[in-house]
Amino acid sequence: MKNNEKFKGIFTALLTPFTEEGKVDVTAIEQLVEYNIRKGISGFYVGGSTGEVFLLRPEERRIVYEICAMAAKGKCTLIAHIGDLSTEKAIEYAKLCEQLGYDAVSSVTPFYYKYSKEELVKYYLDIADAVDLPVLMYCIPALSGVAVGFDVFDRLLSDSRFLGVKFTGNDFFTFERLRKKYPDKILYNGYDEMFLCGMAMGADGAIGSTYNLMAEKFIAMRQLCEEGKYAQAREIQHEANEIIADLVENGNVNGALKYALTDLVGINMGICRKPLTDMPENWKMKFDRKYAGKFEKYYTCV
Ligand code: MN9
Repeated sequence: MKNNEKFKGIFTALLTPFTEEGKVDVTAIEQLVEYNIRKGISGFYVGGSTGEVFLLRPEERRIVYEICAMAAKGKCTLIAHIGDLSTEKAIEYAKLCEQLGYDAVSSVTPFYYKYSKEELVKYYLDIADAVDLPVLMYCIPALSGVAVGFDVFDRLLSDSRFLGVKFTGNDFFTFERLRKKYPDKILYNGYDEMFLCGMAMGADGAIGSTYNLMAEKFIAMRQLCEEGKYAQAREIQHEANEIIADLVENGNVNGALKYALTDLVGINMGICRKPLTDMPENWKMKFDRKYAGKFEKYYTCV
């Protein structure tokens, strides 16, 4: 896989907005896509943890993939998270996203049952066999409970069909070892609050939830890193982390982002699917007081 340039940069892990009736809100997806494209992101990661993917019905998942493809195709790079509990379902979504014109598919490590390394590797190989798109591993041990060993990375990354890894963890030693061994693969930083750590260890870009709200900060930071201006980039990381600390305070970062986008940006995101809960009133009040007027409005963003 030679032409990897389109996979470099800042990728927004798209949230899934819901209407008051609890349906996927097509208009809000379109607005959120536009808001992020106008800010200059490189692409979207669709249907991941941030998109509440495992709380969606299969037909809702399809709608999300379709709407995003229609809204963003040709304007930026699209990666679909197609992971599911069974290989069969993951392949079904992968095929759909291939038809829809996505540039790559990605899957979280299979979870719930404790799989052997062989089973884990086979899950990914089966996906790679089923579609003609590059496959991105998604490692997020804090949520999946699966920490992938170097031998598994080796088995998959030595295969040309594998694009790289979305690495949501804080083991930057492993991240650096991957960078050194696989200079041509795409490595994405996962935790937005540690963006600079990933950049320092050679990340090609990053995929994150808080970019829905403040992509411009990460685009600017990445630019500064490219120019070697790490001290300046750190000033922006400090700014971003002040906000992220508030967003993660209650545990449900998706809910916090939805509130911020609805209330302060003007895109109606609705609330999260149960069992995720809405943000407490005192959090909302505190957030409003601190950040009113601080985020670019949807209607004025150019
Ligand atoms: O993978 C995201 N992870 C999850 C990326 O949502 C589980 C991150 O963007 C975090 O939401 C973010 C806040 O901790 O860094």
